[in-house]
Amino acid sequence: MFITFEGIEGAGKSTAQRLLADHLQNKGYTVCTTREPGGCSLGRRLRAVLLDARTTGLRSKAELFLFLADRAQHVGEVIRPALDEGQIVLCDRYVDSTVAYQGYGRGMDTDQLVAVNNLAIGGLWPHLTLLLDLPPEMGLIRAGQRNKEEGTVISEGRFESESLTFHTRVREGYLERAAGEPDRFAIIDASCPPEDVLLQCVSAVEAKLREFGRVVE
Ligand code: T5A
Repeated sequence: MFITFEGIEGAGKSTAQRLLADHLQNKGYTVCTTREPGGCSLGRRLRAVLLDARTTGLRSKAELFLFLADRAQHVGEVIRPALDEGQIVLCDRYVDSTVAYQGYGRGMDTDQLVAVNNLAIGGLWPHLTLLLDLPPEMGLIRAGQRNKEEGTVISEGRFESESLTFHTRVREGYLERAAGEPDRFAIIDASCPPEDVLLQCVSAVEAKLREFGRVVE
């Protein structure tokens, strides 16, 4: 089963991914945790370019194709092989990030973005997308503090430095996509403590596992 985490900066995706992976592994599932950009070796090099605040003047189309290159390689090298082995794949960001950031954030045509993404992923859409939702003001504070603590304000700060209106558009884009695909998306209230975020994720994942006849009690 293929599960993705989505949401604005600092929503708590990486934290929820880690907690959910532990929970599922304790139940006996084999789990592959990965992320975009940077879930494969090519992707790690692309990530350094894409997230570094010193990467200036990058055209929106060039940015798009770098994310797509990362995704195409990542699907082929990591995600499909793990799914073929029957693992549960937990991926931090995927196609919906491109539609939300490059589409709603940068203003690119969202239908075109879905079409080029479909080419990159070869039709491999997630079974479930956990959308961690919270106000951008809150997410940006969390992400800013984390980057300061980890010393990544410059090396990973290019998107965090976008305006609040950009991040508000991204959030609205995510919510619109979730409204359009209610079977795939579960909206998680990410403003509460990590343990409560985990409980909401577990309930959405168990419902999906049940649908697939893969629930372990
Ligand atoms: N992007 C990406 C695009 O524009 N297009 C694309 O196609 C793709 C794939 C990736 C950037 O690239 C853009 C979007 C992004 O701007 P990234 O650094 O990989 O950047 O983004 P993430 O790793 O997803 O990091 P985020 O900044 O979004 O943060 P997370 O993972 O949502 O949050 P997390 O778990 O690191 O938590 C942040 C801080 O908050 C705390 C944590 O301890 C941490 O300090 N925290 C909580 N505090 C209180 N309550 C909770 N529930 C908390 N959960 C976490």
